[in-house]
Amino acid sequence: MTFVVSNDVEEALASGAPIVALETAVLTAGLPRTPWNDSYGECPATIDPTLSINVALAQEMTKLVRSNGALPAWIAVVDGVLRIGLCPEEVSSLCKDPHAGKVSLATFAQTMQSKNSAGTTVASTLLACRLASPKQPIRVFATGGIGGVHQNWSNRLDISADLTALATTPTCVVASGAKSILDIPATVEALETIGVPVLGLGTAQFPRFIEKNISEDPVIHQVSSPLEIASICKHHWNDLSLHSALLATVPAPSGVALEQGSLINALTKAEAQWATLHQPSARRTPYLLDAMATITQGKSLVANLALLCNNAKVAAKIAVEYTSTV
Ligand code: PSU
Ligand code: MN
Repeated sequence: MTFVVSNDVEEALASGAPIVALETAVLTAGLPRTPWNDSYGECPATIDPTLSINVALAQEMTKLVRSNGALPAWIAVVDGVLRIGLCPEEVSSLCKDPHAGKVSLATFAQTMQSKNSAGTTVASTLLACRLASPKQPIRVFATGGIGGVHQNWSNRLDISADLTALATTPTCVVASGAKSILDIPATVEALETIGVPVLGLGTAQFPRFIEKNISEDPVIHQVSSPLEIASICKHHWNDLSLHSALLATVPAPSGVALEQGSLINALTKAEAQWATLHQPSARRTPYLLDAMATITQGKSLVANLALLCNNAKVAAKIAVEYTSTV
């Protein structure tokens, strides 16, 4: 069995009901797997402090997609099988699986072969959106930030397979820009090269993930509503027969975004702390995430969680508009 579509996702696909795909690499590799810690400051009201942060976030995103009128489709590889639509218990066990890392296009086949479990990146979640139904793929997908072109790309050509998948999958990806460590102007140029429209909901600048924009940030096409995004998607796919993704960017909700530069300072401090510990490299990302949350007094984590929840909500609204205007 190569992939399994859950009954509720299959029914929604068949009837043309709104669906929002949700990636799981953010749960397995992008957030602390521990409950809220007092050193992060006050716990956001929407996050259950008795649960691990990744489990609590998944619950909240599920709730927000549903309350905004769409069906959440969590995507992951479980014991080597691509699963399109996980139930809440399955999402929680993936969040707790200490061996589950992230899987992208280049590592997908080997993960299946070794029957491992892994969270799907934007690239492999987009693959799932396409596989779910060849005629009518899952049209909307919510995440935090996409992968893109890394800093220093002219010396080391490190470009995320997320861009490859965006170039070839007709799904609208809702994100607050790209991961903060990337070369943002180069990533925006690459999106144009591969023919992916970049829209900004209420913004004319490519959002800087958990940080506030600076005046030099790339200019993008501003839109005013989920309906406008859905209409542009229709022109792109139906009128022009294009098969690439659209990137609908949404700035982090007001009040949570960090001052420009605070993140790089926190990361430099966290890297310096890590260097003194001499621990296995597999522990590096969780260590850095936790240290950055502590150094920013929880602000990096609060912003990350808030934008993920907001993007889930916006994605559900786009999915509702898209299905009602097709
Ligand atoms: N943005 C984050 N944290 C993450 C990711 C994005 O702030 O963990 C994940 C997403 O799943 C994205 C992936 O698709 O990283 C890109 O990874 P890579 O650069 O290895 O392709
Ligand atoms: Mn890479």
